[in-house]
Amino acid sequence: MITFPKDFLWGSSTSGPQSEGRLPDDGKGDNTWDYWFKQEPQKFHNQVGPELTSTFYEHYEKDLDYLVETGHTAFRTSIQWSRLIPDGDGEVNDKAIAFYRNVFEGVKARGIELLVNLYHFDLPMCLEEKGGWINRSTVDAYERYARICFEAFGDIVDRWITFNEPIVPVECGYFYQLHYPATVDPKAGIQVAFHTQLASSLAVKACHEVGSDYKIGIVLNLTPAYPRSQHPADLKAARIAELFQAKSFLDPSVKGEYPEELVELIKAHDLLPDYQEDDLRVIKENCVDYLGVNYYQPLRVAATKHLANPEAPFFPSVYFDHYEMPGRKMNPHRGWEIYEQGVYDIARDIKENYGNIEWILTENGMGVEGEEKFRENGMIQDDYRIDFIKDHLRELHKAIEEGANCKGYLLWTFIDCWSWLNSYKNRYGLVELDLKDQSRKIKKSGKWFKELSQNNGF
Ligand code: BGP
Repeated sequence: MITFPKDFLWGSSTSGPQSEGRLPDDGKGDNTWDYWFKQEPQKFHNQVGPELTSTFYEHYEKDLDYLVETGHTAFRTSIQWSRLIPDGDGEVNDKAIAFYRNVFEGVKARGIELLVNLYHFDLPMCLEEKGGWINRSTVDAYERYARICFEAFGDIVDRWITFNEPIVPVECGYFYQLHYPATVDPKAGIQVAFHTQLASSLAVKACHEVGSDYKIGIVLNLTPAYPRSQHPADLKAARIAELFQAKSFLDPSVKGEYPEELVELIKAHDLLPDYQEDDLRVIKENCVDYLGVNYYQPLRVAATKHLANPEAPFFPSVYFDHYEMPGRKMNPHRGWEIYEQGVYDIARDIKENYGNIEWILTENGMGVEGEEKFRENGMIQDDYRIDFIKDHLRELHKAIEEGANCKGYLLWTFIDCWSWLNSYKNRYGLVELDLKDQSRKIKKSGKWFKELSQNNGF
């Protein structure tokens, strides 16, 4: 039996844009996803857009009961900025205040610890129209929005989160064309990254001003970059990949400053962002209280095979090639590598290089396409998910035994939810969602998760 420390948190994460859905009179404004879906629905899997999702806005009371039924002692969701302030920077939507208050009270009434994220890839469209995160005024609008949230819900939220995986909108929006504005513009991408970090640090400051005992962190998708070999060129590739992928937000958020090597690289490409001298002080003085870590798959890299085309736009990957390790273990239903030891390695890195700051594993999980084929006697028999969770928990447990300061495990996710361009392709939930009639059914993993939580281990 593997037993976790007393008061270890067991639960799951979701986000507003991926679960709430919309009603015609709910007062929500468009975010970039709403807009993009209207413009280019063909980009979304099966043309399922963000307006439908799993209708948490209407069914939250019942859904919160599923948290209890699946053993949650912690739950993480996000406020949709475009629901709370439809145009991003103007009037507050009273219906949104009432909705989130009801949800949060419902979570707390069930004895569940509440983690609330302010931003899960969902910029209000009105702000995107003015340049989005490239424009410094978005930082000011975000700070105002964050302060409104702390004042409205600070009495009831246990842990705040400034951003979820902030590197993802940078990579996907300005390099790989997978998030709106879907451009290739490295200069803009780096400016967006800097403004996002500044906004996060300003939110930390505002949070502590509103409530000196409030706790606030950032959620990062951390994976060590594993080199193909110990050859110096592979090691260099891994070091640089990690600088861009992980340390670009980890270091300023936890240590208050950017790694010098990263700054030098960006300078060498003449891509330093615009900033004001005081910004660096704001970042220095407002580090997070704790970290959220999302981990799904490792990043494996090798030295590049080819020299970069000097005329092509800059990509961080001019310094590394992605590498498929022969014999890697795969999740065949999602196409991602499974490498449980990544959890242990992240824990060790945080312990050794980031002052062993308190952290929570805020996302880990197994997406499965075509999951209905695993239904037997009316229930999805997702033993693969149970094994996946157990295997990761073994590594986490080992790290905790060796002193890692991890306080909880949150699965992605509790009810199958909508996912960006993938819509409902990959199912992750402890609870199955039938998109046709919006009915919910607990999967085998949901029943098992309750036992896991009750036993505080397995
Ligand atoms: C994470 C995001 C989540 C969720 C998850 C699964 O990176 O924070 O929002 O989408 O990935 O992704 P997918 O559905 O593409 O497998």
